Amino acid sequence: MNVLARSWPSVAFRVITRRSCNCNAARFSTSSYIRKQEPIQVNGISYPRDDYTNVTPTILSKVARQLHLQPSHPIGILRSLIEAHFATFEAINTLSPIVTVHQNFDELGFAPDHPGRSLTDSYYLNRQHMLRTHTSAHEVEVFKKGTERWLLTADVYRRDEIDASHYPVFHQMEGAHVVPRSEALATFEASNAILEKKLSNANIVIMDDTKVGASNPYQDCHDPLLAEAATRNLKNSLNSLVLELFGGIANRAGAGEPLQVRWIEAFFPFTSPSYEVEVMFEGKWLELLGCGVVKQATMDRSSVPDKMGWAFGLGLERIAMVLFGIPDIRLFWSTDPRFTQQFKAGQITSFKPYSKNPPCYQDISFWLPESSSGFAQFHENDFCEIVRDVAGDLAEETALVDTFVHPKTGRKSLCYRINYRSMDRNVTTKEARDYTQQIEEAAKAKMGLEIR
Ligand code: FA5
Ligand code: MG
Repeated sequence: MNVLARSWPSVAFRVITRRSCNCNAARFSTSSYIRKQEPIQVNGISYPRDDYTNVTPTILSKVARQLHLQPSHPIGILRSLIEAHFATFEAINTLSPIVTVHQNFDELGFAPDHPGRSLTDSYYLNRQHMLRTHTSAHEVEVFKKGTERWLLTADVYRRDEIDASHYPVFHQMEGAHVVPRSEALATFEASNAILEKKLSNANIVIMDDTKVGASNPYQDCHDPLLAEAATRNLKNSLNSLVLELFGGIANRAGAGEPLQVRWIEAFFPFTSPSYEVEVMFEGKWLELLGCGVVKQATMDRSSVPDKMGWAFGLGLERIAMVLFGIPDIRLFWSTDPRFTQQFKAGQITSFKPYSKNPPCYQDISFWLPESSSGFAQFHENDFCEIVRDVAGDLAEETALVDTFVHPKTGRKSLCYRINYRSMDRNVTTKEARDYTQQIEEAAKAKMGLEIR
């Protein structure tokens, strides 16, 4: 499996070996997906297609679902819980997922060749408009309105591989607290005093070996005393959120075992210093969020140059899977009443599996196109997109199981195993075979793969 294709480990740490958007990527993934030339309509607005268009009808069909606004859906329940925790923060929940490329990347200081911009990683309506890949895309517009404490929850879209914890649509919550600089030290230290008292009495172990230094500095424009207070307030605020969300579970599972939280240095183009937070759950570290002190450039672009403070972005599915015991990310999208009726507003309850339908495997082997064929270089995300378009949520996992290089010709062949399984019913072998055939046809036509 191509490890580079696994999610977005962090918007900035991703290894830069993927095609960037200014190369031949455009030739493949765009017009070949949606051939019709009519503009794309979303929420009553029309977006003309161009050589960047790579959104698919399957993806666009998710825009209307708004899981985070459903009060008794796990994503909606979790949103409300976090909003209640940050009670003085303004909740913003209905911004359109379509943003400009400028908002999603440029405004936040992403380099022109950042791999997240590529057509294999992001969904574009056209060269100007895209489906947001993170809620940070709205930072400037919210700060511009003068809002100082806010939580923004929304659906975000990333092209990705297929397995139990990756889905091309998920939900993030962005939170921020900024203050006029003249009041910042007093505001953050007052909050720190309350939070530090609460945390010192809690059954929580916070591991934090992070250092501020050349690789993760305070910003030159900030008085180090103030930057330290803001950074500590960010850490106290998020540790207290993690305690609220996971404290109960840790105690339930481990008879008084302390909750373990770990802080790691990170890099985001729009914060400094920057961190990621992980929580120990069932013996593994689970990444919950990215965060940091907002860069002055963002404050300047938002026309509030005299303010400073912090921001975070957390993934709601990851947290909901743990809190509700939901084993597969596709379940969040199920409309089966056996799923939807299990949950109640305001309550965290354990998911009760209602069906154990067996998986049905099919293998697809193909030769990669030769470089002279006119097709772009093979990318796993392009293949996964075809699988999703044909089989929808029945595609549980797509995994590379074999690679072969012909000893004489040097041609390369790959074998992918597609695992079909429904959350709600049995998938027949005939149905799986039909899907596989359709995937093969589409892969031939759109990617130039030669089926073996
Ligand atoms: C970001 O998206 C940054 N915008 C976060 C941020 C906000 C940093 C504000 C600084 C200030 P990242 O790509 O790491 O960072 O994603 C943030 C969180 O979203 C992750 O920690 C994870 O919880 C969740 N997440 C990321 N990718 C996926 C995925 N494929 N499936 C489910 N959740 C995901
Ligand atoms: Mg990350």
